[in-house]
Amino acid sequence: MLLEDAAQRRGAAEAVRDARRSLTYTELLDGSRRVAGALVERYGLRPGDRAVVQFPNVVDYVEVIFALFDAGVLPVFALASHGIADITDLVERSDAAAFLTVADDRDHAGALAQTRSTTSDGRTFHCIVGDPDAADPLAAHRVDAASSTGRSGAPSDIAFLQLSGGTTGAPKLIGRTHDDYLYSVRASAEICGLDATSVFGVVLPVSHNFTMSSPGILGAVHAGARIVMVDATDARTVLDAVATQRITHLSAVPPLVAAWLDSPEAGRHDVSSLTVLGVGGAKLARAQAQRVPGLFGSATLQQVFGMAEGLVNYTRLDDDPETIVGTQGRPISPADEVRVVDADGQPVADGVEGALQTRGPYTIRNYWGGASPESFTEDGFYRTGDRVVRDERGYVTVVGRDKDQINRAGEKIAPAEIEGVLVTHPAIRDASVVGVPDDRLGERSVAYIIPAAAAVAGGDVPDPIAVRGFLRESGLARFKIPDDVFIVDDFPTTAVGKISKNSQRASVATPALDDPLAPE
Ligand code: OOB
Repeated sequence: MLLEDAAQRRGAAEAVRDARRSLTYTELLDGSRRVAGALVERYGLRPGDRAVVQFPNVVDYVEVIFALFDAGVLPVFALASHGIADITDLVERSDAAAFLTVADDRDHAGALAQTRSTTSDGRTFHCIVGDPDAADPLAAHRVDAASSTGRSGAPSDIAFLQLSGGTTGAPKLIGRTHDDYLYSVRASAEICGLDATSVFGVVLPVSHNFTMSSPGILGAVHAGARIVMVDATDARTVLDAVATQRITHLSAVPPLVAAWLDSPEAGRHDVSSLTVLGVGGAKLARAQAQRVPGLFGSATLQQVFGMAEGLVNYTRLDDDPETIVGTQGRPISPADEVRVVDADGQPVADGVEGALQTRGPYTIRNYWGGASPESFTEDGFYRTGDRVVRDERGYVTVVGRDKDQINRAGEKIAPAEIEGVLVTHPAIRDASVVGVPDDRLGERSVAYIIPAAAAVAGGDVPDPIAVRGFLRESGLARFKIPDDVFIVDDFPTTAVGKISKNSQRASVATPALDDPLAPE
């Protein structure tokens, strides 16, 4: 319905483009229906089947997901950077009937075909592979007739399986229904100010929940806006795309924003078209938030605190500057219930830090297949694992993840607090603080620092002693000063580009032998 409606209103308008091709709304609707026909007639996919999809940021992805929706088949949203082990795991856990992708050197389809030929009930498992070099990459997977298969199902049916963002273990599968998701998409499009004149730039991995729905590709289709796929995340490519495509809305994770702010490309492109920069997925430090206008001029920063399980919070475009730099926004819906609780599960007062639990119109009540029941309370609230402070207006400020809190000899440290101070140092581009096991302290704190490009060029990268001195001078409590400081070129990241604190913890636990800064 979403795409049909947009095609009726905006048929001749451009819907989506990548570096190689573009489609109008009518072409996108027809193209996706011709793929849907092939999914049903040629590959025998049935309503309720699962199909793992893995695409880079390309037009074909949009055609494929609307084809799957039309056929009532549930896409399982793998990310482009997932390896064959991740893909195999997703295929098996969702008992997928198909894998859809576009050919690349990794040849995941070829590897999968070796290990899986049927679904658990003995039907053929299909790998459906687009040809990236063809004018129409999906040409081999279309029927002629561009009519709907009529199988899209009821609004309350599960529409797709999204992956949980958890950085521990394999992602859980999250079943979202058409109506719950579209409710959040429609509201997001409005809150983010998308309309038919908007141009939505896709820089983050295309199938992540942020890119899909906050306001995302689906918000853009709802608004009849234009989607521009950007195939790299470096400052030059992104800023150039903003300038040449007149992008109005862009979504990013904080490490990307930090890199763009620090790039010599900043200030070299005409980014006057940009009206909203949505930043979320992880905590944006205040000092970085304050620098956004320097990069994007008159664009409004919008903090987005969301989760694939449901709840999404936004700062509003007309919020005062302090709310925009200092909070992660408030929920989309007045019907979202947000509960902040102490260690005993008792609600705390506004202004007091606690664990965030939530229930609401578009938040799941259980994972697909019933995995991880401990993630939900008896009265149906989702335990987000996030520690927050809520103010009397209902705005939340994220303090950190439960699991990231450092317990140093009994003293509790919120890494985001230390990171927030570190990035106020002019020679520091980005910072990440983690806790690692320590015989004496229980846990000790370790700071990783990426120096600013100018500091590297000028030869004045701060050394660990200077960094610790800076933190002391800024008035931080002694126990909060990191025990170790490592200066690095880059951070390990998750598939969507968040800093992977798990990898950082692991690399301290097993330091490289030739690392001169490695702890003894
Ligand atoms: C988004 O979704 P997921 O499922 O990959 O990750 C959710 C988790 C949250 O529970 C929280 O720990 C963290 O990511 N997070 C933030 C944040 N936004 C997400 N932590 C601090 N500040 C923020 N602004 O990441 C996601 C889904 C929809 C929209 C935006 C992000």
